[in-house]
Amino acid sequence: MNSLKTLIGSLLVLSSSAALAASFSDYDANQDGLISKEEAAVSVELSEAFDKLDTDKDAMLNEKEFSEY
Ligand SMILES: [Ca+2]
Ligand SMILES: [Ca+2]
Repeated sequence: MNSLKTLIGSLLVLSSSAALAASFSDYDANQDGLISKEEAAVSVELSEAFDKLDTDKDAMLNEKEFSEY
């Protein structure tokens, strides 16, 4: 019974964190301080916004560019 409660608890945590807006570090999978197109691909919305957000056109989003998202 305890393990079932733990499982349900984990599912609730997962679903609630997915509902929150992801932050820069959530997208920056390799933690290099930049979001590549591959990293942005986890979000359809971010992928679509990528080219508009990438104001210096280096095909990466830095934290300043992402802050406009
Ligand atoms: Ca990265
Ligand atoms: Ca950029």
